[in-house]
Amino acid sequence: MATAENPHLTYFNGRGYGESIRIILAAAGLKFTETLVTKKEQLDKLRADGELFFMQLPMLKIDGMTLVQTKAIIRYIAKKYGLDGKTPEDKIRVDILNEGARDFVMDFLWIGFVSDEDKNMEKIKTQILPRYRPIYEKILTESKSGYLVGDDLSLADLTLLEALLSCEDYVPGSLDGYPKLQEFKARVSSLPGIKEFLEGPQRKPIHTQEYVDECKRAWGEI
Ligand SMILES: N[C@@H](CCC(=O)N[C@@H](CS)C(=O)NCC(=O)O)C(=O)O
Repeated sequence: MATAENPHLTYFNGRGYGESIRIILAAAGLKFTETLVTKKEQLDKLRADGELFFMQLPMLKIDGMTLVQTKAIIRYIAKKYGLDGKTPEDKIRVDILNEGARDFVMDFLWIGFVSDEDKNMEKIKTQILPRYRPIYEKILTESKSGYLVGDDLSLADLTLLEALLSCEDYVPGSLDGYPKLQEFKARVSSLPGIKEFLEGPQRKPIHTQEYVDECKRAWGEI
């Protein structure tokens, strides 16, 4: 149940789109509860009950609202908890660097789900990594605070963290030669709230075939 203190996330039992919501909730210091959808009947019921506006997950119950659309959800939390930048200039920069980091992480989120897995991994290695690693390495090299924007942690940092964790998990060694990215990943991973989350039971493992099949069965694809 969602309470004022405890938002409630409904998503599948894996990282996917839900993980960015879990990470920002953790960074905001919000303890959250979860419903993990592992069966088609659960998803069918959520849809039949009218809970899912676009028939998709994730869904977050927070502050008396039922929210869908991942990016809208993480922006709401960012705004409410001061993770969206201080000045208008910082806010747009957080927005831009967050969107860039989402483009960075997106193909990782579909690992295991795409029909041509080799092609997806090839795209990650030949297009995604070469494009995004140097950009964020440069920004961090120029940053005085160690954060992407201004002096404080923001949504852009959290999405970058998610991307960097995916790099390490799915393409080991892919951050070699990027010292700022490595340092950033280690430092942001150990911030209060984030550290507990990453080391705790709500952090989901990399996508396994079992997880992918579970989702596909819930979607009625297999
Ligand atoms: N734009 C939505 C997309 C959500 C989405 O694609 N959810 C997938 C799971 S990751 C889903 O529910 N798929 C089932 C379906 O589309 O029927 C968001 O960002 O939240």
